[in-house]
Amino acid sequence: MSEEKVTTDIITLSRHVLDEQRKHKEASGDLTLLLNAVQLGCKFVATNVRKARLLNLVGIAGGAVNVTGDEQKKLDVISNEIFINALRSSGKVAVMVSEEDEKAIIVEDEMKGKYCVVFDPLDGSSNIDAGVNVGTIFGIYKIKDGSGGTISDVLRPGREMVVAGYCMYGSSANMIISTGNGVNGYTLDNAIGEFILTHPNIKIPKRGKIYSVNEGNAKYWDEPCTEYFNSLKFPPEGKNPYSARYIGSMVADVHRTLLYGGIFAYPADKKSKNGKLRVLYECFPMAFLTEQAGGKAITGRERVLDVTPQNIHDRCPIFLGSEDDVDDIETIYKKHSC
Ligand code: P6P
Repeated sequence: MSEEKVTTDIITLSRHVLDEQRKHKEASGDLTLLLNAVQLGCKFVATNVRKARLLNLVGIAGGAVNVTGDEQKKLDVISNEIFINALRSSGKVAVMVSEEDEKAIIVEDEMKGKYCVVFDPLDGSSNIDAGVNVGTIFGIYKIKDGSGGTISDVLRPGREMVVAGYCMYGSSANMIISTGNGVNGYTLDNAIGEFILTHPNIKIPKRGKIYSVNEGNAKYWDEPCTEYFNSLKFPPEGKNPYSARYIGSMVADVHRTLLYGGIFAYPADKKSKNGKLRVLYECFPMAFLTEQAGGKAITGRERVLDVTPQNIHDRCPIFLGSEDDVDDIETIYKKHSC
């Protein structure tokens, strides 16, 4: 019987980020320590999502009363709390924006660092009870030179982010992250509690065969959007239609798009003039990752990463995925705007 080969030169996320940091002489290691706090949050959430499924005690409805009679908090609330506490105690963060908090969190001076973290602690949480993959999405800005850390440090175009990533909670926990030099994927090894490099240098196919959009909104789409998706469903003779895949959990839909190619979209429509997804902690991180993987992300009229949010919970339309597929949409929007 051949002996199973034991890997003893493990590339963990922490080691990989440190290696990356060493390439930048001025690196202080602050980003590495900050990402360790992000990892702690993701490990905590991964465990509790699994528990929630196993015990079905928490669920999204929350409010359940546990065995000691305490009000059981919703999973997204406790996920939010773990990230806020982990980020604050890292001493590397000045400003936090969470999908769960109406206002930005400005860290007290004695704990303030030089980074701003925008995050959705548990995106797609309404799907948990159905066992659908959910995830944490995050983006990181460095505070502007001379800034003491205020909300103006996060009301900036997404192209100024220094890190973007998500952690998808499914059969395993997969962290997909970019520090601006490509995209790498890591899988959580529960036995040693480390994210291990499993998907180095992710590159999205130049063109795909899958489209991912909520067709239930088709009645409200604008003309370019309708024309585009019809072109995928009813192609000219000799061309095959695209396949439709829509999970309704952004992390899961974007993860599949990054690996298989094609298009994911949450367009603006007559009901929602800016679409549904939030600029800072959904669209920007996913657009950053998509571009770093060789794809594109547009609102229909401009590059997503060039958008400047006016408020921390602003929304924007998004079409992201394979370069050639996004170019097709852009061409149709340009044709209609002439
Ligand atoms: P719809 C989940 O609630 C979410 O914020 C994203 O994860 C997902 O892509 C989108 O909303 C799904 O929205 O309107 O299609 O159910």
